[in-house]
Amino acid sequence: MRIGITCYPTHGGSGVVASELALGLAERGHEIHIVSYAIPFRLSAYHENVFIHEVEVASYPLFKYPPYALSLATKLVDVVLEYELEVIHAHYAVPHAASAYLAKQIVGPHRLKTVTTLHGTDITLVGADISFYRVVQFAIENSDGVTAVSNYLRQRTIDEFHISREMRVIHNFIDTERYTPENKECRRQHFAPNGEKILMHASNFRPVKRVGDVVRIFDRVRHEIPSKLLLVGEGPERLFVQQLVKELKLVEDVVFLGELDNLEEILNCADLVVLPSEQESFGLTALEAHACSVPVIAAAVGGLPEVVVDGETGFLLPVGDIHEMSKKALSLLTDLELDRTFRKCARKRALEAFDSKRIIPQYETLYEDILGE
Ligand code: GMT
Repeated sequence: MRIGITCYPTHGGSGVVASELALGLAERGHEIHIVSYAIPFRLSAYHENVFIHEVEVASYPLFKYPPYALSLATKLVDVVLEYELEVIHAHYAVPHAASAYLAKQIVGPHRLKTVTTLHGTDITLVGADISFYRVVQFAIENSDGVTAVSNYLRQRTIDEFHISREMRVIHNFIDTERYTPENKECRRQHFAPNGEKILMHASNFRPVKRVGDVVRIFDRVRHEIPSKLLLVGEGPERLFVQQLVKELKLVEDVVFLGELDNLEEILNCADLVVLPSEQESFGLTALEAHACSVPVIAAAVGGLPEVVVDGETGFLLPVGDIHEMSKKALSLLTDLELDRTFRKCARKRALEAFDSKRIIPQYETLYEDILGE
């Protein structure tokens, strides 16, 4: 098939999923065209069957807010016509689903199908904002196929947007050959030269991630056992988190690594990943951790219980309960037998439920179904 994928190119989860899907589909012989305002970071190298098209947004003194959604729709039309694309797959509803809908109307509804994958904040935060609500609702209703990355998100979409159309749940997936505990690039010695335990957190440092909780949990853990905290990512809360690290006198033991492309190498150093988010439609980081055999302490919210099995691959606790989260973290970090069992279960969970080889064909089936309609 010839498929266009439009997504955010940044380090957010939806861009990662869209890029990995592009690579997986290209490996299966499909021709993939990525349309975005920059090259998604996982696609910067050359990949057979993957073509990148950057959207340019014209500036003009009248434009206080340059109309990206229109430039994207225009680019989608150009690419659809030039490469005879059959499907446009929009990742993250705002504004991609609306731009894809517009492109479809322009080229003629009979010659293009659209799929929208809902990722999380496009429904729970941004999309539900009154300034986007009706367009997001319309775009969901009028996509040829709609998927949500968890059962939770599907239900949330039904509740928030009163959607009655079919929406498939296609969970996020992981390349279990790349994300593997056997990765030899581990830099454990570098981060924990005296055999300290290593806790890790990766996110876009938005308030919804509660990175402050990660630091407070680490503070409690470090009072009990020698440990280090690796923080991966960038975002609006970074300065606040740095300040908190200073206030709690943790500077020596907390490393800010910034945005990283090769999370699997760092995950292989970690004993535990902490994800205490306020909201999480899926929690890709938890899956990445599990694929590398790393247990996760997370908040019992959104789609996280569909990824982390409480008491088997990690622990799920109420949002903000840093006391219990630190206690559970300590139990895993100090009980070797428990840790070994959880590590094994975590990898098994990633392999059995979320391996890209099992999930990507579900997207292929969806494309075939809507093209056959
Ligand atoms: O808010 C983010 O973390 C970014 C956002 C995105 O779309 O880039 O992530 C959402 O999509 C990810 C991939 O499907 C999910 O793993 C995240 O759970 C989800 N984030 C939230 O729901 C807060």
